[in-house]
Amino acid sequence: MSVTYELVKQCQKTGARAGRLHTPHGTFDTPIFMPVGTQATVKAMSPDELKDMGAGIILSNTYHLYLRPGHELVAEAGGLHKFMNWDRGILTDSGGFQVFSLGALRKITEEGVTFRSHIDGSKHFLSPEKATEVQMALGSDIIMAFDECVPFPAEHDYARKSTERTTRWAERCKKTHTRVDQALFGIIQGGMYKDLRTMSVNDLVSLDFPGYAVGGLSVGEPKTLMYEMLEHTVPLLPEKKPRYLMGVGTPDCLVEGVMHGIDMFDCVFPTRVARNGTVMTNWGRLVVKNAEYARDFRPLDEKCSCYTCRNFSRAYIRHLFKTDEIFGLRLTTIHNLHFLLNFMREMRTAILEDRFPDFRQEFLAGYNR
Ligand code: PRF
Ligand code: ZN
Repeated sequence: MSVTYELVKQCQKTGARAGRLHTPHGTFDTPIFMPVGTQATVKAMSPDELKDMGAGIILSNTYHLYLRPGHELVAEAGGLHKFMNWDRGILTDSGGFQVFSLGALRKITEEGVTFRSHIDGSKHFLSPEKATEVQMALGSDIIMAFDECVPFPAEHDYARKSTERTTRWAERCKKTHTRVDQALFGIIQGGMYKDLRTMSVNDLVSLDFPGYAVGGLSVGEPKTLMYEMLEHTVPLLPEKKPRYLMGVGTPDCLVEGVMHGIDMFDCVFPTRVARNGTVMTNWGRLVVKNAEYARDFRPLDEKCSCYTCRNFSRAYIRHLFKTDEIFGLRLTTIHNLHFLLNFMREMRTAILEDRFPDFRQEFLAGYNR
């Protein structure tokens, strides 16, 4: 098996677990956060900078790379790892979620999805077979099944039909997938309906994927509802396989996801808000562009050991944002990714040391949501 999960330790009081993910590009400790590199680059970061922060796997997108520069070009370059000079893990999302986000620009049938490019309006077709072939050409370590993310809110009848189709699509992805050095993960859907979540897990687990993602959450529903769905869904998944919660990455959701037994996360949040001048800390968000930091010569976070916090002040970074200097967004991106990767390491250590519930309590008590 190309990607395997090793369960190292399970929290006795919650679902939290510490593990290891073995891939053809290295072994990575879980729970893990995967920085997002949609266009074969984690915006503003070099691969060496990512490695220095301890990033293990990054996420990239089938939809974007298929449109530009094209998966054939990436294959010609020797695959995505070589093309972007990243020798650690890569997971690619299947394109389903990105295509469905196009709204009026797409049409779904049993066969697949016809859509218009957000770049030039040209017409394209993605199907389970095509999305799998593109991801095989990219050569990522983990590829995702082509799914439909059930929108929120959705009627039970729509959610059921969509979820059943996602299962049929997952089966077609599995039939198409032939690369033995790559793992294909299934994606659980089911909207906000527990019976449909159960159905989705049962059907996908009987197809026997090497890992499972929980999709269709963090799509606009209240956080309490997302936690309720996780509480219901995650325990139904096989203990020996990795579990990935797609598109979740704020600190409070990460700690709750880990508590419910999730091993892998990705989100554009830390990198996107960084470029907007917002940084993450243990006590909540800090908008460094704000006037109150004009003469604040302290680091972004006094407890942080990242390159940015070791060398620069809030006042300086604010100045860079005010003058539209690109170094500013590099500095905030470095801090946010360092913060989140470190947060995951702290959670893992807490699980290993039998103090995850206390860690969670203390974190949530001090964190301003
Ligand atoms: N499916 C896929 N990618 C995703 C999601 C999903 O449901 C989500 C939902 N939060 C984020 N990214 N394929
Ligand atoms: Zn920092």
